Amino acid sequence: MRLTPLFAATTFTAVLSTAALTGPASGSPGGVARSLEPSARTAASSYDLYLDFNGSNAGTPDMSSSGSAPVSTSVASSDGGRVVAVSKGAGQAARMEPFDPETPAELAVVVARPEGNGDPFAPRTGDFAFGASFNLDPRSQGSSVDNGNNLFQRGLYSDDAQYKLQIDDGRVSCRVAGSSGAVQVKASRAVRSGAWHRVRCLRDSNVVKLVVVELTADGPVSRSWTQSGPIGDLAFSARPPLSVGGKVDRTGAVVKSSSDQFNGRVDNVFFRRISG
Ligand SMILES: [Ca+2]
Ligand SMILES: [Ca+2]
Repeated sequence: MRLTPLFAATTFTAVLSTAALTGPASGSPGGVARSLEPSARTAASSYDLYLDFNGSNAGTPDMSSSGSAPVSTSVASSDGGRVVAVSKGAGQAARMEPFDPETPAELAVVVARPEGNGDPFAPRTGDFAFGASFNLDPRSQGSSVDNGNNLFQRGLYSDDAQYKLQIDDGRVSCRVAGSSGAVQVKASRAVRSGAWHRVRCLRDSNVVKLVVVELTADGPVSRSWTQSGPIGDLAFSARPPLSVGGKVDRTGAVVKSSSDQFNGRVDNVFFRRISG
């Protein structure tokens, strides 16, 4: 199939940036003490959803959102899967299930359901951004149940709308789908397992931009890719929940047959409307 230049061209940029490490939630002034753990509590008001997983109860991380939208969060699990609190910086991160090649597999996904009458997680035709920090295990796929790593999403591939961040075959990709079509952006290089990264995906009209920031020994390295195409309206008419670390159905249950369980650690999950 011959693609027009607009659709075929993926632009790529890489910069070595200290500012990039602060992520979208940093409320601290400039300085050398910046880390991958942004001070979410001071800047959370601009986010509809923000999960920093700081705090724990009986080994489970605190899953309350410091964003402005009312949500209820919980863990959907299958076959005894768990989400475990692990230390990260001064706080905690969510440790998701390690890869399980058996069927049924031990699966666990964080589910966030919108509460109230409105739906701030349906951006319609408006611009929005979403993202998370992650640290992927060396082994994270290779079974029929788990052939990828879904980091954060709303909606499934077949739904009338979807936004999704995933790491398949080591490469981060972002998919935004609406009434007019779907745009997917995929990183041109694989992430390092065992290293913290921060990713975000931005929908700006018909453009989708993916930014991957890797923490290296020489400092943070930010790389970005963009892709364009018709997207249209993200209505989410079935009002599905959002999920962190795997696929869930409209009821919030883990999709056991094809979970794409994320295997590793996750932190600082966010969704934010920019306009609309
Ligand atoms: Ca945290
Ligand atoms: Ca996986």
